[in-house]
Amino acid sequence: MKITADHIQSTNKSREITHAREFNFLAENLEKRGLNIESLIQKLQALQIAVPSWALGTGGTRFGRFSGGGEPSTLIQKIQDVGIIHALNRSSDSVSLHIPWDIPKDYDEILQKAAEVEIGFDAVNSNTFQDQADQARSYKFGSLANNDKAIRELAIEHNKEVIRIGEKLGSKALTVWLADGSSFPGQHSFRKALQNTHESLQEIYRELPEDWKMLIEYKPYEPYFYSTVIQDWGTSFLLANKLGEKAYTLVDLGHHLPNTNIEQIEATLMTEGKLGGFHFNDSKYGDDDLTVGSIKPYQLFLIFNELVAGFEETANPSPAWMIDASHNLKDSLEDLLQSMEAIKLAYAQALIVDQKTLHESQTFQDVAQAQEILQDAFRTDLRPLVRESIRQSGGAISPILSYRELKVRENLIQKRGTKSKASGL
Ligand code: LRH
Ligand code: MN
Repeated sequence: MKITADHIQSTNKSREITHAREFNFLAENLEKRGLNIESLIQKLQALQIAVPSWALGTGGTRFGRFSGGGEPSTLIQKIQDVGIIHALNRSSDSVSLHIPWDIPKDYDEILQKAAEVEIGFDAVNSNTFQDQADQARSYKFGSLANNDKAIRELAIEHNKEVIRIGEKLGSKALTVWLADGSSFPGQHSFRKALQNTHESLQEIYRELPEDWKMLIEYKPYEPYFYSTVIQDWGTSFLLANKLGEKAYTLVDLGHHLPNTNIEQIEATLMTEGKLGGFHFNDSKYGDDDLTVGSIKPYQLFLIFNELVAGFEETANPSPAWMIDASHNLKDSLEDLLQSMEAIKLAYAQALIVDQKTLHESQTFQDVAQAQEILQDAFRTDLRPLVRESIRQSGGAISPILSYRELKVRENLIQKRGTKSKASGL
């Protein structure tokens, strides 16, 4: 289903008057604070978040998977679904592919279909955490970290193949998440596994085109439950530093032990110019891959507050913005629309933080005032500003209501049936 400008206009009509009133009231309030509405809107419109190709169907857990119907079962259908999201919220102009779940058969056709819905290709993800049917050797006991040189070479070759695929699609980054680790003390040598991983990543790094980045994603546990080779930001940062200037650390919000201060990790990485990208999601306990901002919206705001300040005060390049979530209960497209709105809202809140007075509060140890400044921004309802930024770029004032009023899911089920299944998690 292709969403047209007429679709957007017809569904916006009933909301225009209320929205205009709410936006004008807010704009007046923000201008009184000395904020420039146009620049806020431009910054919000410029924030484009990549959609993970593996999150366009119904995810599952080891305990079960409940299909929602109308799922994309081909790469072209996935691209069309990202096109639906982008048409509604004008905030998702690219897809992040996972190889081999999304290997293009006909590159010209894929590029043409993507252009038809105005989306491009963000970072490509390698996968050495599953064995492919025809695979000569298994990744059961690891891939780039494996003691067996032949298995390491297999995994290195796969990553090189992923880069070649990405190059044909115009992607500019390789995301490496390694499941490699151990589930029992004594199972493997921590030092040997790290050395193997470093040497393997060096071979892959040598294959990176000049204008590409390598994003090294860390995770404390799962699928192994005693140790993970790249377990935390420090290990990823260490490897990125050893590899070179094209290597960075990727922060998946769900890849932290409970109560970890993620915004401090981000600030440290930005200080070193090594914050390469994000996988946005939310979680209560583990790597739950829930809707962004659905559990800890204040943490998400603090993460964006550090980003806004960091962009002003460090040389860290603009990171890759991606969602990494898994949808077990909600319509996957509605879930992604909610995640996008939460990200835009947190960014808008961070953009109105009075950074100058915050610095003064920090200088004069006025702790209460510092908190007042942050919470004032967090408690300001900026939804009309986010909606206006989307409306001005030709999107829906309420993407999720337009999605429902246009009966998109019903249309997809009619076309694809209730049994179609998307490759991915
Ligand atoms: C690992 C991870 C990684 C992806 C996978 C789908 O938990 O976050 O980013 O490869 O999810
Ligand atoms: Mn991730």
